[in-house]
Amino acid sequence: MSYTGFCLRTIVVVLLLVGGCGFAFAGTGGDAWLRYATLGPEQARSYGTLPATTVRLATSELLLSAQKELVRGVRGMLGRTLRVTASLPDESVIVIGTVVQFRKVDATFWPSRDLTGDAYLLSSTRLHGYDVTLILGATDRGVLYGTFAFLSRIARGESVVSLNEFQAPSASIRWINQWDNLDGTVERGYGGRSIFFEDRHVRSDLTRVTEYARLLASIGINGCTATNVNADLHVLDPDFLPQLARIAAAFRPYGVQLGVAVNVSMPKQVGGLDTFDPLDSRVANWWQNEFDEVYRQIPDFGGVVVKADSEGQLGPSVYRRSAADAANVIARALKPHHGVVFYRAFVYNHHLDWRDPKADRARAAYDIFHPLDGKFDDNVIVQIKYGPIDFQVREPASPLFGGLQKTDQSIELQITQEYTGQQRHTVFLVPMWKQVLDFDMRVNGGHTPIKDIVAGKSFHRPLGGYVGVANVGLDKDWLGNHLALANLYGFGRLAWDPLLTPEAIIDEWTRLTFGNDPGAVQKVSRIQLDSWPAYESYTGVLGLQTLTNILGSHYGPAPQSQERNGWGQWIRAEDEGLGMDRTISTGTGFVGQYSKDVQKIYETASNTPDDLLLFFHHVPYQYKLHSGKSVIQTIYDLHYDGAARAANFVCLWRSIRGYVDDDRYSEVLAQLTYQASHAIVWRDAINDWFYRLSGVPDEKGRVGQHPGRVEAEAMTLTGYTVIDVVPWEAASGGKAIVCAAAMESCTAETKFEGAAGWYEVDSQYFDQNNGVSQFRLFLNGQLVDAWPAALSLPTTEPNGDSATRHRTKGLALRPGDMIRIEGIPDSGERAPLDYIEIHPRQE
Ligand code: GCV
Repeated sequence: MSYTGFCLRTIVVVLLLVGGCGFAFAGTGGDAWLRYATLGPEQARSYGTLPATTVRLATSELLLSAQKELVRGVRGMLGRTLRVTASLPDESVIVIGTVVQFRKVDATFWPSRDLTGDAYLLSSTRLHGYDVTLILGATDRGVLYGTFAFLSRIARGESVVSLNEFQAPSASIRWINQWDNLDGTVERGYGGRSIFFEDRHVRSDLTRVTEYARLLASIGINGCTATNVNADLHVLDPDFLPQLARIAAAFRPYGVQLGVAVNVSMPKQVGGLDTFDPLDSRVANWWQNEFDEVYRQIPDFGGVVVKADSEGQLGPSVYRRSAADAANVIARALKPHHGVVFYRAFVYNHHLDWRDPKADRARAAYDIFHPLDGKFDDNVIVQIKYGPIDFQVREPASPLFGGLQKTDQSIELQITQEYTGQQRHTVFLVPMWKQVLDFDMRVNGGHTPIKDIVAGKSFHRPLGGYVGVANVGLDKDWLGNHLALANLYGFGRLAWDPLLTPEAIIDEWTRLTFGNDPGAVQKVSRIQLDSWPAYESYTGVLGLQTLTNILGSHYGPAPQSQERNGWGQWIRAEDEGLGMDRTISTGTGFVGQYSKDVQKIYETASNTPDDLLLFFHHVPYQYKLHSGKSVIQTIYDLHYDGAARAANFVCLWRSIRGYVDDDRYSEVLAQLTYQASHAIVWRDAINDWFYRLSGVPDEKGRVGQHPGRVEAEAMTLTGYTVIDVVPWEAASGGKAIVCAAAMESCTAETKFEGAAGWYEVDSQYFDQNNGVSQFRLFLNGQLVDAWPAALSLPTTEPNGDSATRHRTKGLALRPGDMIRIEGIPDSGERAPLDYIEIHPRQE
């Protein structure tokens, strides 16, 4: 039996070996998908006819980058150093330049299609009797993109003879937002500290910034705002601009334009005015002077992103002005310099009255921005999160995409996994983004998929496109998880070409990242493609969004945090039923914000797809889905299914050992193993919570029944005391034990009553970030295992964020054996223990 086969048969019982692994991985991930790993001899031979020489048709920073990249890539992959010549040699050659430049060499050349903007062409042709490979762009930036594409073909084992590839991006806006603070922290960043800032200064060493720009250029990204949308008021200060200019200089060789976030109140708060009213001419002058200076220092500055009247950020509502007024006053100051304003539609009231059945946060963006359609200047782009709430594991597409026909728009996607496992869970988001982009808003009864709307095609808009919140950090692998880089790669690829399938994107990424072995490519792709469905299954099914702690970390399970507060992420889970009624007929009326055709899908429960049912409708627990199964049984089943899928990722990954370097292999193994353990935490917490609320038992008898589980509070305790865990569903039975304050070590002991045999013992404990407790497991006084609680998880409390487990394998147990866990607390972490679970050995 293959290892994978074995794993698939035993996925319900998970191997959990998480002790000691953190998530600030070192390792070899820094080059991400630009590794240019040496190809095997056979593959390398197939590039035997590649010219030995390259010529660059002009001198510019971007063309120099392109040529440098070409030489670096070919040397890395094929072990050959291309000769760089200044003029066309009498031999076969790779030509790098723009179409205009090449036509000066060969006036008979006409590309088969018109190249504009960032488009490029890879073409094999003959010149002066020699074979020539052309990497041509409409602009220098297009040439750079073409060069990366050429090298990507080689890395993926594709042919580079008889080339005739034309590529043009789907949209002109392909930007990244970073949420970096000047103190060096990154809001919702899980890959380490800021690559840009430290201690309120731009870092002296910007090597990582240049490396980042190179990665971004390789996937066609042409702009990046470096500062948090919760904007720092001093970002345009005179002493800071020269520092920003250094970031712009680090981006420039790769064609990435710099932007920053500004706050609309800056004219008053730091600008010396007594107002920031956007209609006051002094305010307009202030912005004009600021940006005139910005462009003096950074002539290719791209523009700014604005978050206003949202989550505590001041906005135009202070003066009863509109979002258009606020956007336009800034846009007019940028206009002479060709800069743009991204004005975020993420504007909502987070003090909603949860008792009001008509209140609905989902309505906010459309209610506020739809009446302003046509009022924004032509260098304002309204930036819209893909769903009406906030980057949840599933939401319907924001109705605002169909609600703006005379306004430029961009879609905001979240690469950093704030609500989707924070990179401790592998969740490949491209399939989700793709569903949103393909969703047809059916505006005026026509075919208006979101990918066409944001590209400006549907309503003939000149600007528009894609913004991804990436939040990379200084960690070697940028995002804190090697597999998470597929999201950054996939964002760029989709922004370039939203017709690409998730399968094609992950195949590309996997080959570039881990090599071309077909078995390994297939298995890594399977993990990635199954990861969003798995995560959704254990964290937020049937349109419930993500049932995480929305009041704190946004990480572990805490479903009750959705309710009874002003944030409006309510799921209305009561004892008789659950779901938000957003219908026109009986609910909040949110459905009415969609076109008539889309309303027909969402207005009735029977037409609504099962996976969004509870986003739109309040139904009884026994409501039958299209699958024929009740809502409550589906909740139970999906949570078991999701946890089992996560367990299978560990098995799939193990099966590619030897195809991946040891560092990345073991780092990803640790990450997936932890994920599998946390998926069990999610499964039990959500199922227990709904069981208590609904009172409906699981038809399959699993929920609340845990064979082999011994609650820590039921063990014989020395030094440990019993506590109530908050929220209760994060711990089995709602309780855990913690080592009393005065104790240096504590023990919990139980007698084994089962049959003699080989067993595994799972110890479920809490790994807080305010100490590194040690655990030791004894069998009849013999030390059989020890591990530290050393993960980096986002809490100082025993709860759903910190719950995890450790497996001790291969124990020979006999009836009457004494199993004892010793916990040695450290600082605020009092060696908290939830339960142990004893399973017959699986192998
Ligand atoms: C930058 C969510 C996040 C915030 C973020 C906000 C936004 O609410 O939790 O951290 O703030 O979205 O997108 O502005």
